[in-house]
Amino acid sequence: GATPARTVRLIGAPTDIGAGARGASMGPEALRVAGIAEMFTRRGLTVHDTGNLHGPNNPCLPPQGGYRHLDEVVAWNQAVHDAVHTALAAGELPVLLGGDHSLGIGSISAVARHCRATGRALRVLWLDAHADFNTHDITPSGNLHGMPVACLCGDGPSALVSMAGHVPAIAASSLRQIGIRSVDEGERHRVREAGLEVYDMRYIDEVGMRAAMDKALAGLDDHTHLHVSFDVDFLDPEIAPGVGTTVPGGPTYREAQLCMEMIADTGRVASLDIVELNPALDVRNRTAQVAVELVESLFGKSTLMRDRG
Ligand code: 6HN
Ligand code: MN
Ligand code: MN
Ligand code: MN
Repeated sequence: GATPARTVRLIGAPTDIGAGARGASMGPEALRVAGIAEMFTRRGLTVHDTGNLHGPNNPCLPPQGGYRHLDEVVAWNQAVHDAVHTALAAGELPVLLGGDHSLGIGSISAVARHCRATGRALRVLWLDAHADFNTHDITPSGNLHGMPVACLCGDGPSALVSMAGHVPAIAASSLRQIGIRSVDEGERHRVREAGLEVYDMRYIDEVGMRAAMDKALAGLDDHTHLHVSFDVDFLDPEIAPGVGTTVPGGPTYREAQLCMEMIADTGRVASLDIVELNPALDVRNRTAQVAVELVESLFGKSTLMRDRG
C-alpha cells in the first residue's frame, strides 16, 4: 500500500456561503497567521501553499426551497473539488483551509473520485459537534453547512450529490462521526435510518476517547485512504470559542489531542479539511492556534516519552 504523500498542498477557500453566521471566510488567513505552514514544515513535510480559491460573494439571502445560497454553494464546491482533485492527482496531500463545512462536499467528492480511480478504500472521519445530515425538507436553517454528510451519502440537490462523478459519493458505511452532541429532530431519524456509525459525546463520556477511537479506526488496511474532516466546533467552546455554532460539552484539549494522536498512529491520513473556524468570533486568534496545535498532533507530533506498548 502506498504511503500518504509527503507534500501538503494548502488550499484556501475563503467563504461562509453555507453558514448562518458570517466570518468563516476569514478562516484561511487566520490559520496561516497561526502558523499552519510552519507547523507542517516542522513535521518534516514539504508545504505547497497554492493560495486562495475564488468564488461568489455571500449575498446574505433567505433560503429558497430549503436551501440558502444553493448556486453559490455549488460554485464554491466545484472550485474546491477541482483543486483537491488536482492535488491528489499530483501525489500531494490536500489540506482544505475553510471556509464553512458545506465545502466538505467538494473536498470529499474529489477524494471519493480519486479513490475510485486508484482502487483504494476510503474512510472518512467526521469530527464535529453536529451530524450535518439535514436535507431541504427537515433543515431548521436552510444552511448547507448542516447538510454535507447527507449530500455525500446521496441525499441533496443533484449538482452537489453528483460532484464525485458517481452517486452516492461515499457509502454511509465508510463514515465515522466523532464528538456529536447537537442533532436536529428530523435529522436524528435520518441518522438512525442510514445507520451512521456515530461516536457521540455520551459514548465518549461513558467509554472514553481511547475506546471510541479504537472503534472508529478499526478495519483500516494499508490501502485505505483516510480523510479527516475537522469541524473546529468539534472542540469544547472553552478551548475553541471562534466558531459560528458552538455547542457546550465537547472534547477537552487532552481528549482532542488523544483523538488526533490515535489517528496519526494509523499513518493513513491522506487528506484533511479544517472548517468552520470563525475569526470574527475568536479571541486573539486562540482557536486558530488550538486548531494548528491539534493538526500538528494529527501529523505525528507526540508528547509520549516512550513507545506505545
Ligand atoms: N456545521 N444542525 C444545524 C443546521 O442548521 O442544520 C447546525 C449545523 C451546523 C453545521 O457546524 O458545520
Ligand atoms: Mn503552485
Ligand atoms: Mn460541520
Ligand atoms: Mn459543526
